[in-house]
Amino acid sequence: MQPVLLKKYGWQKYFSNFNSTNNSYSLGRIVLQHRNKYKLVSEHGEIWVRSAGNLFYSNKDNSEIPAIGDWVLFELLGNKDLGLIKSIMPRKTKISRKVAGFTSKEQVIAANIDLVFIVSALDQEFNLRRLERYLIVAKESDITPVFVLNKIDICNEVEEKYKQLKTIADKVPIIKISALEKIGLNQFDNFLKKGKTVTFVGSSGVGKSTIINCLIGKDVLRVNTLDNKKKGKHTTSHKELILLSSGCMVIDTPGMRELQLIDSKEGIEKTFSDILSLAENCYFNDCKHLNEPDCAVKSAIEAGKIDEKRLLNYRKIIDEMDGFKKFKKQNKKYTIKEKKILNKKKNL
Ligand SMILES: Nc1nc2c(ncn2[C@@H]2O[C@H](COP(=O)(O)OP(=O)(O)O)[C@@H](O)[C@H]2O)c(=O)[nH]1
Ligand SMILES: [Mg+2]
Ligand SMILES: [Zn+2]
Repeated sequence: MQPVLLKKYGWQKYFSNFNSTNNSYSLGRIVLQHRNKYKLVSEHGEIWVRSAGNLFYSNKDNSEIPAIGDWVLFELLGNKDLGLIKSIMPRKTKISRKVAGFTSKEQVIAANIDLVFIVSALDQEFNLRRLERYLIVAKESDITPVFVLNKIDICNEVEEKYKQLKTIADKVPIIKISALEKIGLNQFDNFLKKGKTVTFVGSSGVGKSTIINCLIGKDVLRVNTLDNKKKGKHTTSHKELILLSSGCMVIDTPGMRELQLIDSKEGIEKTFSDILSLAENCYFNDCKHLNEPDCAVKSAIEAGKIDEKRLLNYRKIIDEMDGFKKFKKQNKKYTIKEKKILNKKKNL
């Protein structure tokens, strides 16, 4: 056992509760994830491992596939610098999304995260509704969120955008920076604590890799430049956990164009707590805040206290959740034909 190394990579008491009694397995954390090949930091130093077949091919939920940041138990093979992942230790937290399409399958993007920076660029892509979704993902798993408004160098209405974000942020901190011009980067210091693991989420192109390079102090990650795009280079092909000089770990994840939510009741309730507490004063207990009389939510919108678009997004997400549960129940993929029939029924 190399407790010092493991502790450096975030080993906490929490995981000890689940430590294996099987002494033939070793302990490690995934610090690099290729398609189905992983690099671990382990009791035996750095080691390349694959996942035991049953973790991949059993009929279990996708979430049982090892992900970057996971603590795993593995078996050393032959020449001692190769191994096989045998099991994943229960995750303290995770950032997940639903696999695209008519399925309830979950994809774990990163595991055992303490804090997540939700990054938005101050350009045409700035979108509060998308940020609400990322907030749900963080809150669903009790990961501390922090908003990052990047590219202040190209925006001349920074304060206006900041105010807009404030309306959905509740107590979540917001920092305003330019990764390119290196403005405001010291604000990260408050959040990058030794032994903690942080990650960045946000659409492709908002500047996540540029920010992480600034934090590392070197251009380790490839940035999504137009030049790279023209050459058809895929900018983030793998996921990596990097130890910063502060002792904090940072994980870079590929951009997520579309963020479909898994079952996220708690995250939704926490993210839209303003709407939910208003709803307690609606006349009908099951008020949908559409056209019901005495609707406290509608009144708040009319009074300018809540943006109607926020309510619409809330409703859209609730609908999505209903759909998700249906998929889960049926526990099978819809064929295109079934999808057409389903849509037809909806339009009747
Ligand atoms: N103007 C400006 N451009 C930035 C800033 N940060 C990143 N970029 C540019 O945005 C593009 C995408 O950056 P990248 O870090 O690859 O974004 P990612 O896809 O979120 O990882 C690159 O061309 C960066 O140079 C910034 O603060 N200001
Ligand atoms: Mg990137
Ligand atoms: Zn109502």
